[in-house]
Amino acid sequence: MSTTMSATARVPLARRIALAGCAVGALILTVSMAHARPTYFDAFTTLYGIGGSDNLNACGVCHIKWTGTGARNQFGGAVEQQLYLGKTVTQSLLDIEGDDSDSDGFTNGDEIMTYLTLPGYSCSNFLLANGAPSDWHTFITPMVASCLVPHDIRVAPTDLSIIGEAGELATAGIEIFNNGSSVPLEVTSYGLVDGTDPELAVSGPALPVTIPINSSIIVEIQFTPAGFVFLNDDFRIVSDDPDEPIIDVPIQAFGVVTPLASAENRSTCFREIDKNFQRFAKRHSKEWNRCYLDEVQGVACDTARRDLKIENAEAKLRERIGGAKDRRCDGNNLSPSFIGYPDVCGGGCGAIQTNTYEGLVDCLVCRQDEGRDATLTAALGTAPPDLPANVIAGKTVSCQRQLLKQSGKAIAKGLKILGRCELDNITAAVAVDCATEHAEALAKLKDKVDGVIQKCGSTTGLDGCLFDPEFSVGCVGDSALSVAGDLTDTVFGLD
Ligand SMILES: [Ca+2]
Ligand SMILES: [Ca+2]
Ligand SMILES: [Ca+2]
Repeated sequence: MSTTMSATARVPLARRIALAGCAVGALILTVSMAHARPTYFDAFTTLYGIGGSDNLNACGVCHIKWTGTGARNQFGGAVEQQLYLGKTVTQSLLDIEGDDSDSDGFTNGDEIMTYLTLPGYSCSNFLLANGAPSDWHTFITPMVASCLVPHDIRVAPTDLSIIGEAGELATAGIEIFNNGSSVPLEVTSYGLVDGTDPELAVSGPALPVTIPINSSIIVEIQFTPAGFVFLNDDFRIVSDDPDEPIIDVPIQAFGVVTPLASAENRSTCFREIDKNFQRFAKRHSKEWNRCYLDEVQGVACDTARRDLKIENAEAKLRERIGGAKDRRCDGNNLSPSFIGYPDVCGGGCGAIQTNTYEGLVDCLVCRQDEGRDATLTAALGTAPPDLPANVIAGKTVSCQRQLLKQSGKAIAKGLKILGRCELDNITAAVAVDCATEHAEALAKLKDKVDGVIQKCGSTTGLDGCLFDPEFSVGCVGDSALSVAGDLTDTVFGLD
């Protein structure tokens, strides 16, 4: 076969007409995807004129994963073998057109150019495709309408490992599919074959259960290890599938015990985190409140000064927690997991990993930003990145100032009260619920915030939750307490 043949010459006539109709779209696609798509994929789609919603316009033509990367299927593997010989991608594709990589009786060339079926799968291995669209079973082998049999079960995963922390519940799902093309599947029973261990349990739909075509059910495996343990069991599914009436899914369950530093050492470290975070939080909220009080009066805030002060405060926090001046946490060889801190941050900061002190401080800073946003929204009506649309003057200014000031005070005092209580909890024989334990003191803080509005000379032009019909009278105080509670939970890793 000539290697100088142009790309368009290889495309069947019907395909060429279709291409002409979407040439503009194809051009835009090429420009925007040029960086995201590897050269292999470009070479393949260019050579065969594949694009748009074509079944073969997918990385899954070569890869097990439909979206690409990782292991290759039989066709992708055959291309790879050619590449090892030093050929270009295009030449590699051309040289295996006459082969039948998936052994379904049709050459790769015929599958790709004539039938638009997958050259890497036959009806005996098509279930290997991972993440394929739901109709992928219709373009596996030429002239086979579907590789699915009329009445069939499929289970994923086919084996299962669960790791659980001692004393905590770990769960994993097993999905049972009706993999048939025309008959409902009846599952008559499921459960653990050696179901005598109290640490493993199963939860799922009541039996018997009928699964319609194209549907599935999920059964949850629950593992609550008492301590360090390793369990083996089989999850057995009995159904009316004609050739697989019994399917066993092997289960391996590992119970682990994460070592924890002594209560005394943890308490010393958390005291340090708590103390330094409170300092940072105070400075941070003071600067932002001052800035927004300026803005709402139509005066541009000195953002450079604000940012510098906050940067300095943050640098001090980092120096003392995980940094050069850390003596109680990192400096005492206590990693975040060793003090019982969770692996990820809470609230809207869940993308932050907290298995290092750097990450832990990132988390505190991110949560403090969240607290600032909540406070400004409640007390003033606008939070970063927006600037206030309203303008206030005269007596309203002192009212706004008091609202912000008292909110800030309530948060700072709330952090103090709750922090002291959570510190005691670390070494106490029985931990208390700190919000309940100190409900009276916290209520006083809230009252002080909520009392501000009564004493206002004027509220003309004020914005914030008090003026939003969806909120109630005490909303600014509520917000302050909830910020204090959330931040305390973050400081002590209770999210
Ligand atoms: Ca084939
Ligand atoms: Ca095929
Ligand atoms: Ca079957």
